[in-house]
Amino acid sequence: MKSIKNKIAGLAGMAGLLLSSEVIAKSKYNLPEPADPIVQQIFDVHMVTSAIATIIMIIVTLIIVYSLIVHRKDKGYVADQNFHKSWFGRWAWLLVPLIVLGIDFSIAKTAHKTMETIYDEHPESDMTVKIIGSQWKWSYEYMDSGIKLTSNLNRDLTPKDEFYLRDVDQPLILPVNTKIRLLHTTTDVLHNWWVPQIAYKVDAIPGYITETRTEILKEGTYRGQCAENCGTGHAFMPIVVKAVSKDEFAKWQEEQVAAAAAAAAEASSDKEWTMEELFAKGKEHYNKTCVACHQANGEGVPGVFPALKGSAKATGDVKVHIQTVLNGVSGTAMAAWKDQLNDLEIAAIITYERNAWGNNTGDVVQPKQVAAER
Ligand code: HEC
Ligand SMILES: [Cu+2]
Repeated sequence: MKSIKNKIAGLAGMAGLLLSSEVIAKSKYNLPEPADPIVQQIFDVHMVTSAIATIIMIIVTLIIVYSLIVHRKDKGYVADQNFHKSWFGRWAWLLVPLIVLGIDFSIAKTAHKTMETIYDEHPESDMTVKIIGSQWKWSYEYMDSGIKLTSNLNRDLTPKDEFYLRDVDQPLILPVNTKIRLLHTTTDVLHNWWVPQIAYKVDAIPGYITETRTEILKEGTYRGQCAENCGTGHAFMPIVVKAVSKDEFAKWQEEQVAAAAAAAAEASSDKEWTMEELFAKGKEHYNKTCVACHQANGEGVPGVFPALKGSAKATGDVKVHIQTVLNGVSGTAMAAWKDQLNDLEIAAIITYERNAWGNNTGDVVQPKQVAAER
């Protein structure tokens, strides 16, 4: 009898040691390592809760095993017929829930502090990034510098490596040790920008702006994905955040602002573009922006996304084609691109569509033709 009790005590002690050790916190089976103060708090609540749950599980399992062994019928054990009349029998129904409630409250105390931090209505911030989800890509707007980025699934990952379907063509670049406000919204359905190591998550809701924040403590690459089932391409909107030093970020920001100014100047210039120039540019943009639905071979996905190869619109009246791309087709997945692409980009894409995949119309569409249709 005594030896079993000793063994149980020994086992419980060992479990306690294991739980308190760093081993579990760093295990690859645990949540990813936090790199933001609020995420760290959430992680700590998770660790406390898991530890308590594990200890309770061990105690209950031990009681069951003990009862199975010691209270066996073949040992002649007879159930206590007067248990409910004993002191413990009378009060257990009150004491046990009290203990459970006590444990719940002790968790709730830390959890509540974390919730208060998350729902702080006036958090400090040094910069703001607006994150826009759409089927199926992410757009980022740096509210302070005006930089806009579009981040698509990187589709040419060959051979399939560890980041297959988790890589993007353009990561979100953020500085470390900076308080960043993240605004979330979407152009179509619910999405959810989820990068567990650096930020807690809230839904992005069409017509609303929701808010989270981050303060990345360590340089590096952080990965995530959309966490709202947003349609057939839901699995194809991964997120990559590259956290760089403040200096590196300032330099990058300067370059981006200059590049955006140059691109805007180029798009609004009166230059007559040649077929070769537009075709090459168009191919590049098409493969970034349109390929997810209409496919690289222009054949679309039968029954879902129409083929542009041989399509009446992509080979017919140029004006109708331009209008379709500018304004989209309402009520379908075909978005309006007028706010996302400039005249030159749209002119190039349309020139490409009208001459690729055997659509040999020979049409060259200039940026000013697009401007005229806006
Ligand atoms: C999210 C999926 C999606 C993306 C991305 C997309 N399209 Fe579409 N596109 C559609 C759908 C769906 C239709 C069919 C709309 C309809 O029912 O008329 C369509 C129709 C079209 C048509 C008319 C084809 C026809 O024969 O009716 C053109 C042209 C077109 N898209 C061009 C583009 C261009 C250019 C881009 C990139 C800038 C693009 N699309 C990106 C989904 C998409
Ligand atoms: Cu999504």
